[in-house]
Amino acid sequence: MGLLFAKLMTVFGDREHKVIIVGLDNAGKTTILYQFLTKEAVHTSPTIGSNVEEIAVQKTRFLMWDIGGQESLRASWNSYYCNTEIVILVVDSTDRERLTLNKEELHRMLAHEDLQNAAVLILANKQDMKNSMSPAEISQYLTLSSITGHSWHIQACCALTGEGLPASLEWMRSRVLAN
Ligand code: G3D
Ligand code: MG
Repeated sequence: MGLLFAKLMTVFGDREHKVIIVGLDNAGKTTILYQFLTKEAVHTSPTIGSNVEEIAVQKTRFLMWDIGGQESLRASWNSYYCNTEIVILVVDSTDRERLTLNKEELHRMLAHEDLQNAAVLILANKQDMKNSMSPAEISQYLTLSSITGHSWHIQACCALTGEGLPASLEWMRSRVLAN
């Protein structure tokens, strides 16, 4: 029975793992979602509500929710937290002015009881821009080293070319397989 079950699992794959993509407006969340999906840059417009897509990495399936980041929508992020295994926080690496806001949103989110078991991936997006901050700088501003209760990782990326995204998916896959 165990063997049969294992075989069926390899045919049908594992269950879906819920991922939410959060971040301030204009960070690149929707561009990243569609780059994961199509490996092409797509034209985006500000997300009202949410976009949801399934992405499979080998046999691991992720259900990814891209949630609007405008101030009026941030208050409703917590309605998406339940059963989330991975939170992707997308940061615009050129937006120095809103780093403090990013830091507050990140730590507020991680304190939420529905995210106690979630891992967090910080994407330092827009690395193609000349004035972008490095992941090390962003890590310091967001005080990532103070996160002890969650597994976390920061990855440099460019949503327009897809650079850094395969490595992100690999990390996500390793996290859900470790559970
Ligand atoms: P959001 O969903 O987080 O609000 P979007 O952000 O995905 O809608 O992207 C916002 C703008 O940033 C878009 O530009 C998009 O093309 C751009 N963008 C996203 N990722 C990158 C990146 O890695 N590098 C650069 N240079 N630009 C990026 P527009 O001009 O359409 O508003
Ligand atoms: Mg969007």
